[in-house]
Amino acid sequence: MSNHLFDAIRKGIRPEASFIETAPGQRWTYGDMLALSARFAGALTKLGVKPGDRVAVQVEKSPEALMLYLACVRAGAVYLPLNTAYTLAELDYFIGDAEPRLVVCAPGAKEGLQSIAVPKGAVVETMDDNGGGSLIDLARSEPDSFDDVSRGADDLAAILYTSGTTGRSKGAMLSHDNLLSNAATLRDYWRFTSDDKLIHALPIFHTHGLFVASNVILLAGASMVFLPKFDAEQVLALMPKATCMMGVPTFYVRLIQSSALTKERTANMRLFISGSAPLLAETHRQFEAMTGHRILERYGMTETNMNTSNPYEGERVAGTVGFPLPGVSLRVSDPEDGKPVPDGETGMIEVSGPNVFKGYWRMPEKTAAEFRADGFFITGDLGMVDKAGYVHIVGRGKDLVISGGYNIYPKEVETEIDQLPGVFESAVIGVPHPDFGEGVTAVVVRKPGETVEEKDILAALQERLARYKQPKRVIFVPDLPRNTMGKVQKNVLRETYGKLFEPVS
Ligand code: MCA
Ligand code: AMP
Repeated sequence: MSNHLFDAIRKGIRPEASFIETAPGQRWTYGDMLALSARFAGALTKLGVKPGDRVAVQVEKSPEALMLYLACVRAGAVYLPLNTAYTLAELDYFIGDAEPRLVVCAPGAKEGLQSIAVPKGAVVETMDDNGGGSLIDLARSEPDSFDDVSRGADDLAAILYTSGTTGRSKGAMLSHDNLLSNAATLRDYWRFTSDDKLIHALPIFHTHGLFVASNVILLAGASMVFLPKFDAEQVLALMPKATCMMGVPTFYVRLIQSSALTKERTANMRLFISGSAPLLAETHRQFEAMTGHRILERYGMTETNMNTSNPYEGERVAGTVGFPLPGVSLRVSDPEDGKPVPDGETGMIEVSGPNVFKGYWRMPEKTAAEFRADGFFITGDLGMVDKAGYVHIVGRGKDLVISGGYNIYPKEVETEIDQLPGVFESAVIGVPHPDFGEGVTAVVVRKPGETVEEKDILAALQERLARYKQPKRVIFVPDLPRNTMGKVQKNVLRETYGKLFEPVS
């Protein structure tokens, strides 16, 4: 039997080689990975998870949580990671839409999750970030070998919810080959080998930390230091023993504020990679001045995995996302009619290749609307290709805010705010933020005679929206600016409030 993704991971494994270390000094070898993922796969099977069933997971980051992802791959299940910041109101939608067979959550969240998941036909098990929980107990009595379920290249390995280009959160369906082909390309493009040790400080419920970081390490037989979250001083302390790091721009913004970031401190590091949001050219330059390293910026999406990357050798140009990866075709088209625009002109970025997802879960019309007839996926990002072939992202055609690498879909926040007492209407925008890149900002119009205040709105959103989606500021205005068609001019709002988060000097 063959399992497209896991067979590739298995190939070349040295069981005694280190796979994961934690800061307190615990260590999991590749042999441990094989045994533990087998035990979890056995437990999933006992719980009735069949090939193709979804397994929704909302747990804190831990080596065991990563083994659970691998167990799903081995058991032929579809892994569905969920941001730990999601509220029950948000989870209700994901679980209703994905209809998982099994939900795995933190022990403290079990009761709440049972109330929404059990009526929808799911079983709920728990896992904490310290090797405990009911799923771990079940796995303990399972054998440490497992007959991997046969899965082909096009079978689903994961569904990741994303705001996509329009509308409500949609489940991006990613196949075994979407994940494998992209990870193999990145391993080779970025020269990962078994000698590498990655500082892994990203969450593992999104493409960046889960697939880009973890799958690349697995395919290279390399190792990683697994940190529960990003802490600049801790990361700096680890650098002399590591070789590379992947991060969102906020990581780099925070690192350059530390006087401990020096050439000596980073002497053992061979590669710093940035993605998920635009890295300011200024951050790139400052990082180079302090360390001598040029950050390698790449560009991707949940739906497409990674599309472009600056070169490993050759010029890493600040403010660009480099070249289309081998096997990925990228073109820039007129957003209206889809006709290609000449190099140097701005248009909609479209991509195709083995990296591009299989469509949105149970949304054939939405899927069809995002693809051109010849199979290119319309990213919603505006860009241009310069004379040397470097891709520049110059804006977003989609109404999206990216804060610290997390995507926020303004419509979702506006819908929540518009329902609140005293609110007539709202517009949510992202404005430059020194730490998060963009800060979520709500511009609100009160109903006549109403006195609703910023604190009332923020308090009401606590239970409704994940913390990172909640506005950092709420501003009240008598009216929203509109064009002649009646559409809210968010560009005007972004300009008006562009300096909102600038430090007052
Ligand atoms: C935390 N907060 C945030 C964010 N993170 N608010 C806005 N945006 C955020 N990203 C809230 C916290 O709840 C807290 O609220 C306050 O802001 C300050 O928290 P702080 O301790 O400073 O935050 P942190 O815990 O240090 O987290 C910041 C972070 C983290 C390290 C940048 O957000 C992070 O790890 N981001 C990575 C996201 C990621 O992996 N994206 C990849 C998506 P309060 O104190 O008021 O309670 S995949 C993707 O985009 C594609 C495929 C791609 O190309 O990679
Ligand atoms: P997600 O929906 O979380 O997969 O986020 C994907 C979006 O993040 C892309 O469509 C881009 O808008 C943005 N993105 C990812 N990497 C970069 C980058 N290096 N520069 C600019 N934007 C980026």
